[in-house]
Amino acid sequence: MLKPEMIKKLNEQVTAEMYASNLYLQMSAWCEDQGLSGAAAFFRQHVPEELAHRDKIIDYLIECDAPVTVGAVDAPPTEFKSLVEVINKAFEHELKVTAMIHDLAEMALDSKDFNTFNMLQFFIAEQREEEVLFRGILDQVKLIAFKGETGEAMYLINQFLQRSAQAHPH
Ligand code: OFO
Repeated sequence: MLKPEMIKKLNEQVTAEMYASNLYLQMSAWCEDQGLSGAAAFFRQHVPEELAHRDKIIDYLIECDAPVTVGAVDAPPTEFKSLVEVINKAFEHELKVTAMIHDLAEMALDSKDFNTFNMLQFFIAEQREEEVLFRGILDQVKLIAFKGETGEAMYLINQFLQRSAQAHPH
């Protein structure tokens, strides 16, 4: 039996995963609009992945016979100054989600809710993977001194993201 506070927080996480999916969809559309098809493919790939995260939590709530309440999802930003800003915002967002998952894990442990803690292991590992991925991209950005976003630098990062999308099909 899940505690009411845990049910509330898990439902909030459902909404957060939907927001993440919409954020990446919007980022992908922005990249597409800039002619950055590799970056667009990379972000588009994250859209169903985030929805799978949503479904994993919903399935767990259902398994626990706990109510699912799908909350309103805020609209993601539509304007970005540059591709670097998009990548930075994606990384910041993943850090935020990691903090949310860690809070949930802490709450589960504190209340001896070991089933939820066990379910959350997937998310803890997933967030670590996501952080490594985005940190790696930011390292590449630094490596080619991607500050002024010259056409050449943008082309290289776009290609790098394209390869990354092809290397990690989900
Ligand atoms: Fe990007 O991992 Fe879920 O939110």
